Amino acid sequence: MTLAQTNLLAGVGEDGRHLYTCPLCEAMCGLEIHVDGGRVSSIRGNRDDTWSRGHICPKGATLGAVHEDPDRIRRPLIKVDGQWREVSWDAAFRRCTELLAPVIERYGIGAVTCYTGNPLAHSFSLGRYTGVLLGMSGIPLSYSPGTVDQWPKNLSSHLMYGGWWTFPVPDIERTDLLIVMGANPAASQGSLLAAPDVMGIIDAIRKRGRVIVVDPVRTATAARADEWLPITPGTDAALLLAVSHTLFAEDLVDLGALAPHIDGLDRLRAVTADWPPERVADVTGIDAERIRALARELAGTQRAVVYGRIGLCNQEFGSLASWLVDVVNILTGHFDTVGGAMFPLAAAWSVTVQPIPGLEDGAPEFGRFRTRVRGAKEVLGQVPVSCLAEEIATPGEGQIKALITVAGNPVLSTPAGHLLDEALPKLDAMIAVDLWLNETTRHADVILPAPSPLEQPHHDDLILNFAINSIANYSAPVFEPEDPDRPQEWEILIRLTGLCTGTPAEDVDVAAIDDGFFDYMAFTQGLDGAELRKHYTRGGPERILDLTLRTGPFGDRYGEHPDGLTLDKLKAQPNGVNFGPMVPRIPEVLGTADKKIRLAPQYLLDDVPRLAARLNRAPDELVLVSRRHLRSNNSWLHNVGPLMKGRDRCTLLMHPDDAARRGVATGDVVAVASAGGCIDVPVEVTDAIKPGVVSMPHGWGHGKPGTRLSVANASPGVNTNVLSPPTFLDEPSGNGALNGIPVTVSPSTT
Ligand SMILES: Nc1nc2c(c(=O)[nH]1)N[C@H]1C(S)=C(S)[C@@H](COP(=O)(O)OP(=O)(O)OC[C@H]3O[C@@H](n4cnc5c(=O)[nH]c(N)nc54)[C@H](O)[C@@H]3O)O[C@H]1N2
Ligand SMILES: Nc1nc2c(c(=O)[nH]1)N[C@H]1C(S)=C(S)[C@@H](COP(=O)(O)OP(=O)(O)OC[C@H]3O[C@@H](n4cnc5c(=O)[nH]c(N)nc54)[C@H](O)[C@@H]3O)O[C@H]1N2
Ligand code: SF4
Ligand SMILES: [Mo]
Repeated sequence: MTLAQTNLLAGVGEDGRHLYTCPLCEAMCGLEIHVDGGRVSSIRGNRDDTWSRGHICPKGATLGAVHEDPDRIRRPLIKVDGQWREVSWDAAFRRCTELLAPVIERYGIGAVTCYTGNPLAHSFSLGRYTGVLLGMSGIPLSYSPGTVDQWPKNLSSHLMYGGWWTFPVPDIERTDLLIVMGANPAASQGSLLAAPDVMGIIDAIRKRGRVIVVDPVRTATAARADEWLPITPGTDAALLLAVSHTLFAEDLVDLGALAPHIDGLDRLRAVTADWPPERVADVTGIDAERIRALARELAGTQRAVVYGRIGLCNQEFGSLASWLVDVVNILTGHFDTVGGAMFPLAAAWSVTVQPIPGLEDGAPEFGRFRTRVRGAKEVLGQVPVSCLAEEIATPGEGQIKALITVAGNPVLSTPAGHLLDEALPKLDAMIAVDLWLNETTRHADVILPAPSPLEQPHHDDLILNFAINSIANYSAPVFEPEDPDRPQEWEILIRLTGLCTGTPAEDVDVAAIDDGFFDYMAFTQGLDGAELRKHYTRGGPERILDLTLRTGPFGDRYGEHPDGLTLDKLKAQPNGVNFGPMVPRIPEVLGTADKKIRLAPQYLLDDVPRLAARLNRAPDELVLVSRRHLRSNNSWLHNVGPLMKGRDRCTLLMHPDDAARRGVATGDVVAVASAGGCIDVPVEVTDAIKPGVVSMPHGWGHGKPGTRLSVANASPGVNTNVLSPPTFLDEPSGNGALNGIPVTVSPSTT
């Protein structure tokens, strides 16, 4: 784009053409948004975007509908005698103080916790400032969907590379053989793998090589692949141990240039010796010969990579599976090399990549504390999110009395969310920062509304660490805030942080805390924050972004590299800048004390006997797995009319043989029962699923009284997480096992 074209862009709040990066998922699509008469008239992919080149999905196209949703909360709400009342921001913050201060005074800050949800990872403001709330409020233990998502990956990366967010990402643009395990990018658009038009890239791999999908479901991704290997849920670690066994047994291990940086090869060889393919064929459902061939194929292809995602994390052996994906990539020489798994180089660094205090050198000292009720052990500072309900509901010393939720809907999204639904009314105080009055926020005493995405600037943060190119792209807001008094979310978080440390929320010196945070961020780069602050007239996330860009790998380091990147320079490039594909980063990227990769961490080896015991378990009658849909986003976006068109998506997929055995057909309502509970759901019979497995989407179960979601409530679906037993976990990480849940299915009697 030329400068003249840039000038054709409309300013904030003006009619005309805006360029804006979609904040909804990891694909980070550059959008072209037309505003006419103050309303979004069209949204399409921006072909000139240096990253996404015009890609868009149906969700991005509805950001205008999200903005205009009449149900969206626009003014703060406080609950008075059970009724919601709209109030000023000042009054809302005063109410937060009235509610929270007495709890802290009476029970201490240990009685306060927060739940910070998934959208914060994509938010300009929250992504950069959640660390303030979690790090400076004094709240000792917080909860997040991290422990129903990527905790096993955080754990294996912490143990292997000495960095809990140091994730290897498959270099899909340049690989010739891609093995996808437990991911469905056709729906999710990539996860811990940020790629523009991920399915287009996968189609291109097929043209030059091969794509294999290992999944109990023949997903849209599997249907587009060269081969679908239907696997028994929860057995991927066994499969990968057998692949590793074959690599050793057939002398196919080739570490390449990585050899001097690897520690633990012999230990790994000894462990895999007991795992020949024949031992795992029955339990995985994959032929021993096919497993051997897989190992040979990987070893024999110069550019090949295994990619594992949520189906490998959210399962009983999530840590072993997450670790072994990396092991196989390393053993076959497809690690830190072009076309293999590589470590992205983020143009702007993220505070999340800082080591966890007390665990800096990768020492596997977990269980530093245990939860009060269940005795669950801490891992990397968190405990299973399913503990939250019991910590609120169980009286006694240390009981949780106050909860702050930020961008989360745990009543639908977390295991046994129905128990949380019952527990939340027991709180003395609940404050929610959200956009809707939904299944979780209906229990709050105060709701502090977030701005709509189009009212905020955007530049990703954490997600850049998963991106296959090093990119930067700043978007100005499309609209001015509808409410001129409205604080941005980072200010809300700072006020709540101050409140937790004893200052009334309305009196918190936002600028002082913001300066302190900036100084800390600068300090981590060996710079003097007070000095640097002289460069700026304003604080907030733009100042943090400028710091992280300028001290990042392509930055100007405040004048040291005059040609380097600054936020101002980036703002002059509305199509973003793209510094190209991933580059080798070992050993520089390693945070281990000896700068080596720990190939066989003892903490993980200790879990192998649990997997061995699994081999002898009698097969379950049926097991339940989860699925996503392109037009959903976990539990939200169900209130966006255009995304809800088409047939009911909240169905139970079941193989024809299993359906016939139970006398049920498509459309019949069945009762699904697990150790956690029972739900009624319509069945959808399909051969696109392995016999013995059934699949449900999560994030449904709307229609609760007191919610304001007119579209979602008209097609509520049911909450599959009623079936997720809170104690069904991946033990080393404490991550919820939301896949592979034993269930029974019978025709519904209600
Ligand atoms: N059975 C099953 N359950 C699962 C999963 C599964 O695969 N199977 N997946 C799990 C995973 S991976 C995740 S990440 C979790 C997700 O769980 P959560 O992180 O709790 O996410 P959501 O349920 O989507 O709720 C997001 C909330 O954020 C609000 N929101 C959206 N944008 C913003 C914003 O900019 N600011 C603020 N303040 N609020 C915003 C929405 O209104 C909504 O209330 O679900 C988990 N649950
Ligand atoms: N449209 C849309 N996009 C999203 C989201 C969304 O809700 N909707 N959510 C976002 C979030 S929070 C996340 S974390 C990512 C997740 O992104 P992905 O990891 O791609 O998640 P899914 O699409 O749920 O695909 C998981 C697959 O794992 C399979 N699976 C289940 N159990 C097993 C098992 O034991 N072994 C194997 N091999 N496979 C198994 C399931 O059948 C499913 O096909 O998506 C993100 N993107
Ligand atoms: S794939 Fe869809 S939701 Fe994801 S960034 Fe692109 S437009 Fe947004
Ligand atoms: Mo997630």
